[in-house]
Amino acid sequence: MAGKLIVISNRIPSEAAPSGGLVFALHETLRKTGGIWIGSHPDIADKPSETLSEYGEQGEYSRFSFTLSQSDYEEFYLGFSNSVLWPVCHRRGDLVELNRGFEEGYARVNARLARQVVKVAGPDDMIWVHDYHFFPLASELRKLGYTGKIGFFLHIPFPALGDMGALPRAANLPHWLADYDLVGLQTRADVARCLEMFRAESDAEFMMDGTVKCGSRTVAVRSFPIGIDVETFVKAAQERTEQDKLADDMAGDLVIGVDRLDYSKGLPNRFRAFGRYLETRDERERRVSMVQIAPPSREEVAAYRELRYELEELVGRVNGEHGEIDWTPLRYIHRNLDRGLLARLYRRARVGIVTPFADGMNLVAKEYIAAQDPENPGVLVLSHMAGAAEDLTDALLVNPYDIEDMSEALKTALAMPLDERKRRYASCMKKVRETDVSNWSRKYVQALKSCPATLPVRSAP
Ligand code: GDG
Repeated sequence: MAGKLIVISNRIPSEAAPSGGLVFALHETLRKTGGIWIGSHPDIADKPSETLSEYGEQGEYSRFSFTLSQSDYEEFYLGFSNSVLWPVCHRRGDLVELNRGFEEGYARVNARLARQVVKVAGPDDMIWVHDYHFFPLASELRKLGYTGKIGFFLHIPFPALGDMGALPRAANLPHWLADYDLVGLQTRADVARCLEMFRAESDAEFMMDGTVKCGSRTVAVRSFPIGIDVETFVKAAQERTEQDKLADDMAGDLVIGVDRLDYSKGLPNRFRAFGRYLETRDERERRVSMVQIAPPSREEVAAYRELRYELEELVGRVNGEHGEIDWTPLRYIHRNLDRGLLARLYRRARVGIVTPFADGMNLVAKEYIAAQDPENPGVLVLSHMAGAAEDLTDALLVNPYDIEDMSEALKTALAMPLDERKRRYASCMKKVRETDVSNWSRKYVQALKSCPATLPVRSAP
C-alpha cells in the first residue's frame, strides 16, 4: 500500500496488545500495515481540542484520540447515535427520541472529527470508518477537499426503507453513504436494504459492475460478514481453572445466554420461553438451568433502564414459579465477566441461546460454536433475525417473537442425539472458521484498495 491505513472507531483500546474480537482484528491489521487508529477518549473535556492527541501506548502503529464535551456526549453519543440511529437500525422506531440538539451534536462532532482527521491524512492514505456514529464523516471530509479513499463498515443492521421514515430530515443516509468508496455491511440482506434505499433516490444509477453512481461519485456496496478470532477462542474454552469446578458442580444441563443488556437482544421473550419450557417439561427429566450474563449497557438511556426492571421482574417470576429449595432455574448476572470464564461456560453449556429481534451479526453465536467440544458438542438455538443466521444455517433457527417456538427448540436441543449435534456443529464451525475476523479485515482492506478512485465530490458545483 502506498499510503497508510487510518482506522476510525468510536472506542479505541489504550493497551499495546488488546484482546477481544473486533479490537484484536483491527490491532492485528494495523500492526501489519502500520498506520493510525483514531477513537474517542473516555474522559470528557470542557472544551474539545481541534487536534487529535496521542492516546495510550504507541507501538507498530499510532493511536490518536479526540475528546467529547459533556454536551457532545449527551447529544452525539447518547442522543443521535444511541437514541435515534440505534433504534431505527434495529426496527424500534417507537423508541426514537427526536431532538434538534441531538442532530446538531451529531453534525458538530462529525464535522470536528473531519477537521482533525485531515490534519493527519494524506491523499494516498485509506480511511476505514466504523459504525453508525460516523455516517456523515466522509461527506465532511470531502467538503474539506479530502480526495483519498474512504471506506465505511456498519456493524449493525442496515435499516429498512420504511423504518428510515423515523429519521429527521437532516439525516441524509444516501448522500452520506455516496461519499464513501466502499460501504461494507454484515449480510446479503443488509446489502439488499441498502440498494433498495439507493433505488428510491432519483439521482442514483446502478452500474453493470454492481456499484451505485450518485452524481459524480461511485460507491460499492458489499457484504463482509464479521467473525471472531477462532483459534484464541477455541484455546480459551479448553483451559480449566479452579473456579470452573463451580460450573461442574451446577447440577443438570445448562442453557447459556450472553448479551449486553439491550432491547434488540430479545431477552424478555427468551426468559418467557425458558419459563414456558419449564412449564411443559417432564418433572422426571434432568434439571435444566439457564444462565444469562447481561452486562450493563447505555444505562443513561431510559429504554435501557426500563428493560433492566422488566428483566428483574421476569427473573423473579420464573424462579418463584419453578424454583425449588435446592434449585434456582434462571440465574441472571448483570455484570461483566472475564472472557476466559465466558468461553469455558459456553463449553459447559448443552445449549447456547441467542434470540435477538435484530442484530448486525452477533458474535456470541459464533463464540458458542467455537467453544464446543467437537466430540460432544452443544446446540445453538439462534434467532433467524440475527445476521449470524445467514452464516449458521445449521443452528436451530427460531422466531424470537414466538415463545412456543423457542420453548420447543430448547426441548429439541436438549434431547438431540449425538450424531445430529456433531453434524450441525461441524457445519456451523466451518462457517465460523471461514469468517474468522482476520479474514474479514483482510478482505475489507483488499476491497477498499481495489476500489477505483472517483471524483471526491458528489456533484459538480
Ligand atoms: C455489535 C453488533 C456485531 C458480552 N458480555 C460479556 C462479554 N461480551 C462480549 C461477547 C461478544 C461481545 O461482547 C458482544 O458482541 P455481539 O456481536 O454479540 O454484540 P454487540 O455488542 O451488539 O456488537 C453485532 C458486532 O457489533 C460486531 O460487528 O456482531 O451485531 O450489534 O464478544 O462475548 N465479554 C466479556 N464479559 C461479558 O460479560 N468479557
